[in-house]
Amino acid sequence: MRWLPASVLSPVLSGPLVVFAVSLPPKDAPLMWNAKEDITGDNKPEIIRLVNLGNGKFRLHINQATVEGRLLEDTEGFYITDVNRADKYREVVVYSPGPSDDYEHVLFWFDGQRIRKMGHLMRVPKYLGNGIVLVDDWMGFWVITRKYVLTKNRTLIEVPQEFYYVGVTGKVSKPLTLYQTRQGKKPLATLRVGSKAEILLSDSKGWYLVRSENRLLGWAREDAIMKAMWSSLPLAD
Ligand SMILES: [Ca+2]
Ligand SMILES: [Ca+2]
Repeated sequence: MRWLPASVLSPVLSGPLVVFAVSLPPKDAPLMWNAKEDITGDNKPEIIRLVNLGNGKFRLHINQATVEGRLLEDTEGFYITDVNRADKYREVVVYSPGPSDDYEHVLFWFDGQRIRKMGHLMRVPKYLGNGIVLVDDWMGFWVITRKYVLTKNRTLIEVPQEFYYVGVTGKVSKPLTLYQTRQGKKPLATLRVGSKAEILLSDSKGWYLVRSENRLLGWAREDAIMKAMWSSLPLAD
């Protein structure tokens, strides 16, 4: 199953197949191996250099400091971003597309003496510039959006959501039973073939809240949804 970024999902949905095109990292942040830029806010540029050590390993130099790390596959360079425009630092992100569109991003900051790791993001991050990073990930037929925030000690931590928005509507091609609760014991309704169903949210543990054409809300498991609705869901190959 291939990853499909949210930003390109809606315009290219055509039946069950989704065309996949992506440019990463963001166009305003080109990939580099060397840079001379001020990332500490003192108007003196830092000398930044990335070395690919093979087997996914890399070494990042910023002035006299170095740090080593490992990705799933070799890095293709770093880019510079600004996680929070209200502080004086900018961040160096070591990037690899990964073996199957994993899009790894390892974030570092430099305090003037040492390079410190801030976080490791997979797939498609959106840097809002206010300390919040939204990360989109493809979940088979929908896009999950996770939120990360910059803490006081400058690491990125995830802010979990109880439920994740799905927002995918499809057609039922085999009867689909919805349950009253996520125990899956008491049926609520069985959606008839040919009717529309809107998958509203996921508990990220395999259960989805589904709205029937008749405005009933009930729970279904992912495998049941896939069986009953697969031909109308935006599946990737
Ligand atoms: Ca500087
Ligand atoms: Ca900043």
